[in-house]
Amino acid sequence: KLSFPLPRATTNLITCGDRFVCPLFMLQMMKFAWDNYKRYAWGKNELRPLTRNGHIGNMFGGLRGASIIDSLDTLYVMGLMDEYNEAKEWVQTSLDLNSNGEASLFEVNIRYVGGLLSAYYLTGEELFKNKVVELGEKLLPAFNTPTGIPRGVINLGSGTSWSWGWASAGSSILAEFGTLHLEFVHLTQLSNNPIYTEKVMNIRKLLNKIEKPHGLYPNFLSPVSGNWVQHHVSIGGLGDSFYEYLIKSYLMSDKTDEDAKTTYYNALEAIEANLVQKSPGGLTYMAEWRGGILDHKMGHLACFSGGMIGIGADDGAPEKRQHYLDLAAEITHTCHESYTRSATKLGPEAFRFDSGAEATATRLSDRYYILRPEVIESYMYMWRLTHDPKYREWGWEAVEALEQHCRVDSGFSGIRDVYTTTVSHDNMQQSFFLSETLKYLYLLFSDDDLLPLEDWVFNTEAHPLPIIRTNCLQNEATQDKTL
Ligand code: DMJ
Repeated sequence: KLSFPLPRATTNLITCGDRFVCPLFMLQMMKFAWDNYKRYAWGKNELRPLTRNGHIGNMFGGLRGASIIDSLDTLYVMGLMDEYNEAKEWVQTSLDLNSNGEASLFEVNIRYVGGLLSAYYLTGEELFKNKVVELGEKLLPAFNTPTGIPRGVINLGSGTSWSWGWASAGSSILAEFGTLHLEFVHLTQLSNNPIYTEKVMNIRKLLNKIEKPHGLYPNFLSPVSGNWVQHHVSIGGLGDSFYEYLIKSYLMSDKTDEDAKTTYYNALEAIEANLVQKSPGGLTYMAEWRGGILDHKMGHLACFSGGMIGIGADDGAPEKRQHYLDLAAEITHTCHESYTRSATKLGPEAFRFDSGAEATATRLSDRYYILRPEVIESYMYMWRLTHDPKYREWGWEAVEALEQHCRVDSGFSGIRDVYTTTVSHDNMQQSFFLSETLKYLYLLFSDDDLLPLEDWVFNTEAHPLPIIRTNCLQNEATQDKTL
């Protein structure tokens, strides 16, 4: 069993006891994850660390190398330059965008477009810019619907698009069509083609116009009629990053996009009025809403909202600033509780607040942990905003748990049940573990001037995108500003 002392801050180095410099430890975790991906799954989308082979899956159409694209910026920011150069060379020689498969518009956007954009902005390498503009063009046919709301699935070769079979009545998903804005605005910046911004502004226009039940945004919308298809509202899966991109659109516009700001705060007020709950034990949580009936469940995915509400706090009405910071801290605390109440000290996929449960999973099917970042993401933002040492302590608890339960001989793996220490691994090292979980941990233990929040916003896959300054030339790489 691994046992590391808690981190403590010295003047500018964060050490974990006398043995480790914490960021260095994250770097070693990243190198271990990367080396094993390289050895057993190079060019595939993800590593299967138990069977020591690659996984392709069906989210990215024929695109390959998701773990490479998702890792470029993490490797670069950590200074793992040999590994970054291997990744760059693969993009140069092997990233084939002429694929014919059926891809998720959302996943390709957040991982591939986001990963290539941030690689370009960090390094200034034209290669990434050329690739991302080429890829951006292939996504445009998904918007050819009667309303301009894109469908969820697109064939990158033929441009044909359709809705997910599981989405009710051919609908599009809020968190999917609502999580394009940051990347598409940057595609316009890099290509000098306004079409990308027009496409996402059209989505916003429709959402502004449509009537919202109690001010809330349901998760399913018809791309044909432009009406909501059913009234399920969630700050977790299916809804989550739509809200995230509202406040981040405002921040990325150098606080000029007032419309995004207003929409965000109106949505947050509706969420507070209808979804935010306090458990009998005093834990604040976000319930889900089904046509007016509350489901007292919070997904791991919803735990990003602590960080989101935190970064938005400063720009709310002055009398509400402290209130939003408190709400952000309370949600982050609840998500930490979902970790501490498990045997592995990792949190379940969903936890409940009914039938006597308080931040624990009650269903077998909700007990898994797939290396997701959201709880650690909120620790990172809350650390940057408050410098309360508890966030670094909580981050270190997560590192210990990952090392103890998710590290296997050939990489990191998700686990099937966080409530038993006799773990069963799911044999998957998700690409977001390299792009998000390890990056957020690294930033949590680094100084605030590494990718400062005044200059960068992170897309929902943790790829940093520069804030667009109104008075600057925008299509210059910004590498020398921060690294
Ligand atoms: C990531 O791909 C992104 O963070 C997305 O917004 C939600 N899910 C995963 C990680 O859990």
